[in-house]
Amino acid sequence: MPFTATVLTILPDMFPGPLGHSLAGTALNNGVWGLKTLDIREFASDKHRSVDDTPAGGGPGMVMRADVVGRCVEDAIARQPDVPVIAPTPRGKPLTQQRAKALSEGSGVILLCGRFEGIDERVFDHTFSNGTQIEQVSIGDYVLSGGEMAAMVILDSVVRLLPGVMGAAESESEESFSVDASWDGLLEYPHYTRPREWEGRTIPEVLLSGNHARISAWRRAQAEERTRLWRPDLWEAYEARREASPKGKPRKGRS
Ligand code: 6GU
Repeated sequence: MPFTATVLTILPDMFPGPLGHSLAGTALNNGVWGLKTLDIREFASDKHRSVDDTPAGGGPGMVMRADVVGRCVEDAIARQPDVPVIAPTPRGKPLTQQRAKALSEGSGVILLCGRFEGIDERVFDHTFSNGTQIEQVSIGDYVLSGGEMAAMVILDSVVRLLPGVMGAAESESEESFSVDASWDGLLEYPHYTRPREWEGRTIPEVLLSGNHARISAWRRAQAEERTRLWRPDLWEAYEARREASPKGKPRKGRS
C-alpha cells in the first residue's frame, strides 16, 4: 500500500489542486502515493448539514462543531488507524524538514483542515478511539484563511521525499534544509546553467573547471557564506553542532 493522505475539509474540490501537477502530480497519477478527501459536511446531523456555529462567550466569526468534526476524524481513523492526525494551524509546532522526512517514512497522514475562526477546542483535548490525539502543525508565522493550503504545503514537503518521486537521488541531499548529515542546516549553494554569459554576467570559473574536488569545496563555502549572511539563526545552530563533532561534519539532527 502506498503512502496515503486523507484530507478532512469542507472544501474537497480544492484537492488535489497544485498537488495534481509536476512532481507530486506525476507521482499521484503513477500510484506512488494516494490522496483521499473526506467532506466534513457529510458528518453533519441536521437537515441544513451545519458544520459551524457561533462562538460560546460571543465574539466574531464561527467555530467548527466538535460533534461533526469528531465524527469525521473517527471515520478517517477507522480507515487508517496507524497514521498521525495533523491539524494545520498557525498555533502549531513549526513544520521542519525532519518532520516531513518522518512523515514520509510512515504509511500516511490524516490532515484535518479548519475554516472560520477555528475548531472547537475539545476536539484537540480528545483522545480518539485508537488512542490518537490530534497534532497541531504550523507552516509559518502568518495566518491563512483555512488549513487547506497549509495541508498542501505539508503534503508537498512529504511527497517529494517518497521513494521514486524525485529524479536524481542526490538532488535532495545537498539543498537547503536537507536532512543529509553534512549539509544539514545549510542553505543551498547557487546554481548556474547555459548561457555561459547573460546580461554581462558569467558563470563562476570553478564550475567550468571540471575539477570536482574544487567544485565541491566552492559549493560548501558558498553554502556556508549564504547561511551566515542570510540566516544567522541557522548558522549559529550549524556552528554549535560543528563545535560538538569532529572534522567539520555536523551530526545528524539540529537544535
Ligand atoms: Cl499550518 N494553517 C493555517 N490555517 N494557517 C496557517 C498555518 C497553518 N501556518 C501558518 N498559518
